[in-house]
Amino acid sequence: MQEHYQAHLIEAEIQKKWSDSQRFKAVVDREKEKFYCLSMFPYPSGTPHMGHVRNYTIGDVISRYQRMLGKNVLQPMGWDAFGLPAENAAIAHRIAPAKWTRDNIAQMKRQLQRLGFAIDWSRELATCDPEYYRWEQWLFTRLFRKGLIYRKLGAVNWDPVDRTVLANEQVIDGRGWRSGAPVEKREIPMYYLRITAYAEALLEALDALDKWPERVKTMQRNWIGKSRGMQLRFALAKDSREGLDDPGIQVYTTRPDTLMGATYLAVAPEHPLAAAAARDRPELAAFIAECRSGSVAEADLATLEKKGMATGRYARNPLSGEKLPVWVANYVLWGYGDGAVMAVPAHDERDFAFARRYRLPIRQVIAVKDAPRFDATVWQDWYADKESGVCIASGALDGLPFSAAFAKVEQILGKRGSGEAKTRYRLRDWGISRQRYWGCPIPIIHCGDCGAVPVPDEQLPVRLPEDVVPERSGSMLAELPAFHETVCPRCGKPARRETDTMDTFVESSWYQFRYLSPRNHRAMIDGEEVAYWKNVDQYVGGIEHAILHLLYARFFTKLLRDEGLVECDEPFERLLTQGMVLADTWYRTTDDGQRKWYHPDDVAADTDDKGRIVGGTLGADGGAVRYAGMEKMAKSKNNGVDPETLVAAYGADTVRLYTIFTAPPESSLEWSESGVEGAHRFLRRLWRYCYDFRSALEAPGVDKAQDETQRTIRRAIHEHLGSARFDYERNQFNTVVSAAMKLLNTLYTIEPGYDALRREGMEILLLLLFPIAPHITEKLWDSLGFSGTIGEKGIPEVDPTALVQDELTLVVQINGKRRGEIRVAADADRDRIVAAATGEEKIRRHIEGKTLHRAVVVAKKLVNLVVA
Ligand code: ANZ
Ligand code: ZN
Repeated sequence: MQEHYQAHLIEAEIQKKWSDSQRFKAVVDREKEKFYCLSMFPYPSGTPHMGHVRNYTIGDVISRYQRMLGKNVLQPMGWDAFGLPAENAAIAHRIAPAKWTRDNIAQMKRQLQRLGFAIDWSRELATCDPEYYRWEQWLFTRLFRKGLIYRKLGAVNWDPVDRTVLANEQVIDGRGWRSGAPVEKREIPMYYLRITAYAEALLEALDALDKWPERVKTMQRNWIGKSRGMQLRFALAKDSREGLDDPGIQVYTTRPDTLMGATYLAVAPEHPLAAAAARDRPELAAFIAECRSGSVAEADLATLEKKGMATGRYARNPLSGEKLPVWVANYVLWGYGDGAVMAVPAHDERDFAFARRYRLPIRQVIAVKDAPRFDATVWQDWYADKESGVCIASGALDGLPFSAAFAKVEQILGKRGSGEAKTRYRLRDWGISRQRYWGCPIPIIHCGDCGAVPVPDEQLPVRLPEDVVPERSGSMLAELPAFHETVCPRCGKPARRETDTMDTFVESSWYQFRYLSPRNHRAMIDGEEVAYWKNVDQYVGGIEHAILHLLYARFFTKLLRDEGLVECDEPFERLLTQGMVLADTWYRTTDDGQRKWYHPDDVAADTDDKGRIVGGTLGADGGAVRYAGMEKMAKSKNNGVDPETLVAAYGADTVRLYTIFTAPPESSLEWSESGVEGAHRFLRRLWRYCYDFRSALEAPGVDKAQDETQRTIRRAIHEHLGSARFDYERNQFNTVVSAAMKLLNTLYTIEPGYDALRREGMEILLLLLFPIAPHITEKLWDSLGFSGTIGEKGIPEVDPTALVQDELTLVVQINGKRRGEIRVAADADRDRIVAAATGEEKIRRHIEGKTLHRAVVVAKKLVNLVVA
């Protein structure tokens, strides 16, 4: 055995051993319970960042732990390989996106492998491989025939810089999430996945996901946004119907109880009524055109300055017959509901703001008991309170609370045919067309006679030409006749291939099932493999995917189920969302007012007497830099730590141990170099212990007779084991490491002559640490001659007899003040405890000559003597 811990030698040796023996290859074994552990696959940007390291270390700890529990564990890895950065790199460096991506994959794979993850690399896949996307196209054609994918013209967010359509969630504050350019609105034909057909199923199934964080489920619920309301019909006044087929306006409202408070109607700029009214009103036409630029994302609409214009048309309140003006307003969404709202300024905050701006009437129709006075000049939150309000100034509805008023309106308007109850979802169909090159081609052929024809199975995959270097952003396929010139599969006439590609979220919606049979040429998902592995038992990934990726993956699982390809309803049984990795940020403000960021390594921090950072000095010039707090590690803040450098400096086990120990998996991790050193010191100390006691550990003699010290130490060892196991089960790995550290301290207290105890303790410690620091523990295991292969052995059980306490230490208080301690038998009764306390030398001095009034015994903790 080497005297010193040499991480690099050990790690290379152990990793070779793993790969030579194909240790992590997962094979169907019906005798064994399966465990499918999956971490979100990375985009192959070229270099892993600390977020990846954290994500995959957590997944690896879980995988290895489950293996130790005797389960047949599958942990695969792959590459989310399509997407914009490859195109941008292609333009910047004149390199084909395919080559750029594959080079990055090779490099990133090497770096990840250096961390020693227990991955079955034989199942590796990349979504840009034709063998992968072929099946996506295959599924597309089926969903298209079923009508679950359809084509329609849609208003989309157009990013003028990236020249692509953005999903709503890719628009941040009205700007493209990657380019930062203000987005415009455009109408183009697009393919949509009918996720709305599954809205209720996706919502309902959330309740059964009891191993998902509540927070994530809430986000999904809100995104699906189910509401119960009424569909109302406002008839247009006789003189307001010109140029319209429909003499009424449909609106959807969740607050029919406020109907008598409606003071105007508002329609979206795209609404037919807006167009009809604009015909003889140029200023209205100009306003509508203005609304068309700008984002369609809801988040932006919420913060948008509310603008509108009257149409000069009127409609009648279906309940009262009152004549209400119809406005065009930019805050009404065309894609949502009917693109029209009944505006109730007194009880809806957006309508309130709008009414104030355009001096429209604000009429209170809901009163809340004990609420402050209604004041039409300032919005107060209680105005929107639907639970505790009752109707006022509403005729037949007066005095009714929400649900009774709802029922009444439903009853009256139902009879008149002008309203009915309706459930709606905010969720909208998923537009999957992208005008991009580096993506999965949409398998459709457009024929002048036959229309949109799905590509037949035998012509799949529709291969993306890979040897091309895009010269500018946007859809290149449209400029490649060799790609898009084809013949119609139905009639044989010349036809044009679709040149849009799919949203990359499509690839990541079903990869969890392709891992089960990544090389299967006959089927998308192998029946036998999926019958065994089923769905993912544990999924690990970032909270930033809490809504879309997880919702889409859940949606695809239901699509695949309905295609008969899988049996499960949900893809991920248990979900862990790991926290972010943060680091200090330092900057100087440049002359042009920009912030220039300095890497924490180049700055010496100045702290105050409480250890808080107050400022810093830049090593390079000795000048001051300002502190901007801990932020997510990012290139833009120049505060990233390169995992490869770290591994080179300390070894993989240190990096793994550090990321696990520093914070619970779901909390953010505040980076500190000294923390890494601390983790490394612990591993060196572990090694040193094994080296120093190697002969005792390798060939333990027979221990001396059991005595009190021996029992105390053994109890401590098993207590640490118990708490570590408990924490493993609840994915609280940082405290597993604390327990291991305490355990090592305990082992240091063992005196010579107790070899068997030492060996038992070391065996437990190595096994507990193995999932977290697998190389050093396996090496020590082998060197010290423990039997079998570590990690294939079970995790040790707590020995209940070791936990029995024969004696306890109790604190003795006099009138609530601590005065001493006593040792008593663990099963001593009250009288014996009080007798022991009053008999104790130090205590006796304090109570001499006084009267004992009362004694309070708190089991296993203390005894308080009340004296006077
Ligand atoms: C009258 C009303 C009074 C409303 C009130 C709210 C409060 P959810 O829960 O999101 O479904 N709405 C309907 N269609 C809209 C559209 N296309 N663009 C913008 N807003 C629209 O919300 C439904 C509510 O959102 C509806 O109820 C409607 O405003 C508005 F005190 O009608 B409400
Ligand atoms: Zn045809």
